[in-house]
Amino acid sequence: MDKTNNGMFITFEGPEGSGKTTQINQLDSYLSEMGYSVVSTREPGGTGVGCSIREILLNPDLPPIQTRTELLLFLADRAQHVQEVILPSLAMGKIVLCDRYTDSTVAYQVGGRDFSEELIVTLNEFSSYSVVPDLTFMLDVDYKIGIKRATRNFADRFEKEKKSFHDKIRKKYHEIAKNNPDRMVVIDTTVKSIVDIQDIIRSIITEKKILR
Ligand code: T5A
Repeated sequence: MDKTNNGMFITFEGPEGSGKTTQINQLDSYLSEMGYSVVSTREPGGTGVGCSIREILLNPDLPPIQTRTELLLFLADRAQHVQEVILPSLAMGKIVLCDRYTDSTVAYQVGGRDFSEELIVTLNEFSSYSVVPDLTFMLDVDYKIGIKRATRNFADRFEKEKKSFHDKIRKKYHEIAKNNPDRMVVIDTTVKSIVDIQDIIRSIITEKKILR
């Protein structure tokens, strides 16, 4: 879809605890210091409505959620997010850094929950109003290290899932990256420092000459 704007849409994907939030925060500061107008956001929970949806989705103390209910909540969050935050920001020429987006729905709901890829691709297109990222960093991490990082203070509903669930998600992410080599860059964060990963991200952004 033509976003009819001059903005740049960069998403961060990957398994639990791969360092997406950390890297987005550092990149936001770096780009802002360079004079760019940056919006950092996330899914689920990039809007007021989305924060309420996020609370339902991640709360491990709620009664079990049907996988179809879960899927529809992620999609509802996205539709609100795209209209309220992503599209208006891109239309204003801003750089949007988004913590998870449509690739998460493929990795988690196809890879993890076994929905058909065809269904999720259609629903992703619908919920995102066909807005596709310009660039996606897939921050990969070994399960043991990632889950340890992610659950330092608290384990949410997804982080409490078994290793086999997370293994399927990681495998799906690699498949998505393989099928989208122009858009997606994979960085293994398992043994790299936060600073080294940020350096790689910055150099890829410079190399790709995507900033105007
Ligand atoms: N989901 C989401 C779906 O199932 N379908 C969907 O469509 C969507 C959109 C969201 C959950 O929803 C699922 C996926 C998720 O399970 P969330 O809390 O937003 O939940 O989940 P995450 O994005 O995975 O958040 P995390 O906080 O767990 O992971 P991050 O953001 O990747 O990691 P970060 O940056 O917070 O770092 C975690 C800790 O590790 C340290 C940090 O300092 C921090 O303490 N750290 C490192 N330590 C050592 N070396 C490094 N390189 C480090 N990088 C970070």
